[in-house]
Amino acid sequence: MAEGFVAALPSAGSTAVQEASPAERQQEIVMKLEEKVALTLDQLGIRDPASVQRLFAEVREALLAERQQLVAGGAADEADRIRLAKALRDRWLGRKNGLLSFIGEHWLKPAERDLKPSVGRAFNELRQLAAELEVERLAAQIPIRAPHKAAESPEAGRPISAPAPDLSLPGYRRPLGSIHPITRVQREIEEIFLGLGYRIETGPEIESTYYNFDALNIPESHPSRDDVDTFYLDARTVLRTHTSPVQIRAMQKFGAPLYIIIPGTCYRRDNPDATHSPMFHQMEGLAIDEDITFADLKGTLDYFAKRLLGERTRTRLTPSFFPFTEPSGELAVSCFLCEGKGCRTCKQSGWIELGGCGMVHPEVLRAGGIDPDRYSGWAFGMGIDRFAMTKYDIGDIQLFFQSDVRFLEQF
Ligand code: FA5
Repeated sequence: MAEGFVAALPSAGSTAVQEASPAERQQEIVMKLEEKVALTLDQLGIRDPASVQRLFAEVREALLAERQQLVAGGAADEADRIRLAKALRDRWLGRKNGLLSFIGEHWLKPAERDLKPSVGRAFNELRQLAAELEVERLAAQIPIRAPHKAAESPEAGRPISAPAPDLSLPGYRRPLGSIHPITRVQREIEEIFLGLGYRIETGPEIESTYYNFDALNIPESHPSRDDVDTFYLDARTVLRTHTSPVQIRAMQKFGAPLYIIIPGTCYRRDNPDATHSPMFHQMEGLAIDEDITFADLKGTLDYFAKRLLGERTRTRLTPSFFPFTEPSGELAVSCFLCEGKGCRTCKQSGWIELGGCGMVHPEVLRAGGIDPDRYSGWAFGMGIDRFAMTKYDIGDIQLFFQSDVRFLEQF
């Protein structure tokens, strides 16, 4: 197993650290680093991209630490500065025996095919960092120590000519993160609807029971209002259980005609398991205009599904019930992997369920201040997390929220 270069040192509290002089400790890092670059990744037990990342992060840290140590140590005179800077440059970039050439030879070249892209990327990052070990610039950063005869003075050993920082030096590169899979799917959906002229609307996650339930025609007796299912902050305030309350807020704000999508976080008192999370994400869609019919709903969702999953995708609507739509349906799309034949991704059904939809109930239009005799509309609400699970073949919804870099860096 490749334990880190730094981790290979005795731990901070150990006697070994207390007894070793800085030079000995440095030597220990050097030894470790040199031992490792003499082995292949396979010999080091590095067999997946996350371990490659960690290994290279440690090498970069070692490089930065050595550079920092060099500058902190100062130099006796101008010639010493150049000598020290050259030694560090050669140690890392020397053509034959430089650490980078060993890493290229032993880690990159023989890397397994599926590891090669991540090793190549990490190696390039390291090369960029090491390129900063340019002798003259590095030397200019090393302060010259006071001459030895001043040893009795309390200032002894302090650098006397700390050079002004070289503002032309490139900054340290920090590795970039990646886009969270939920955000990625959310943006894909947004792009499709923005292209159709919809706009993005958002609303509060802490919501009144009026907007979350009453205005959506959800009666007092409805089971979803129970505190077994909903997080109540007080009798009239909840963490919103869906993105639908923003339908009402947007109708009140903009009136009709209205074409919006509403991405957002929702909360329900669902016990966490592979497909349930108490916090999850929905994408709501709402179109209100004169003469909107069920055909518009079907046509738009069909177009959306084809853009999201490919031209051959088919849509299926089955009857359902939501108090805020009438008629209501469940939207499913043919499986993008097996195209409806049945596979593991669609649990052999050939279909993937996306969420609920329907024609906006007249009571809901009224609550939004829109005349149901003049306007009609359709709405849908889909679970982004569940769709992302299907799309990326992820077996457990909890993985999205555990902030494990090994999982997230795959996207
Ligand atoms: C609704 O929330 C309706 N507001 C959707 C709607 C909007 C219907 C507009 C008609 C018109 P439902 O309770 O079925 O519907 O939830 C929609 C989706 O949210 C589900 O299909 C599922 O993908 C997702 N979802 C619900 N609860 C959870 C949970 N605990 N964890 C992860 N995803 C969830």
